[in-house]
Amino acid sequence: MPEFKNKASPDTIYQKPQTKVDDFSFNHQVVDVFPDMIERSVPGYANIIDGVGRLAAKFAVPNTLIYDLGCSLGAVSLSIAKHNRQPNVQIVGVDNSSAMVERCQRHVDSYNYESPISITEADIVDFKLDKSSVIVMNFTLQFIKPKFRDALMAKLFDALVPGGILILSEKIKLGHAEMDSAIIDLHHDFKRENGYSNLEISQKRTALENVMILDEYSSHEKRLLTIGFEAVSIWYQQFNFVSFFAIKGQ
Ligand code: GEK
Repeated sequence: MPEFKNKASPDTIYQKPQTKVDDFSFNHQVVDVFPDMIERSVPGYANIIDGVGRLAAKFAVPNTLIYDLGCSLGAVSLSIAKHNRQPNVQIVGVDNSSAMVERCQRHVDSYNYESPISITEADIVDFKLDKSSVIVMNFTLQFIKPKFRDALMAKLFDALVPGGILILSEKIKLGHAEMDSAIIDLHHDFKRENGYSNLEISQKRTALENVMILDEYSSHEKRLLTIGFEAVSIWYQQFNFVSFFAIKGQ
């Protein structure tokens, strides 16, 4: 299970009807319920967190950094720290929500893994990266404005050492109306089974409409190969939630 000590409060943000649903933002209200929100909303979340840690451990190289970009409360950073067996690997979590960063730092400090984890408040679009062996963006790229995505991915490629990997998890569009509609229904069933009402599902959808812009998997793959990654592969998928990784050639 993801490393969330002190089980968070239940997510009730969209339970009551709202006259105007504001754009979703990672503010204090969201931070308070975040572990509950993400576990009940993202199919396979716990498996992905664990798998990312295990995958990172296979590619971690001594004297490099491992980045967790859009780290929220540090679930990926903690999973990487738990699985890492290489010496002198420093994990760096980055998030531009001050509410998240404040809570995340306290949260990761309450663990005692050998690899140090530092948390930084910054916008990853203009954040400078140092030499790294693994970079993870777990459900973060979908919140970056599409016009910045190519340059951001190229910057991550440049920061990786040869043989390094980029792990991306994203909610995707399938690119076919009927298939998309079917898979979205399955996701909504998943949310209902996790206790969300139709009103909560539809208000959250409205809140995310302008904020979370999805690409098709083929666009992600094409972008990464065009930038220079040697190969890209999916390692986990449930419904329209996919985790994939790209390797930089030696
Ligand atoms: C997890 N990875 O638990 N710069 C930095 N951070 C950003 C930016 C940006 N430009 N835009 C959004 N974020 C986490 C889950 S959540 C996904 C990631 C979700 C941050 C934002 O503040 C939030 O914390 C995170 O990206 C996305 O595995 O809630 O669906």
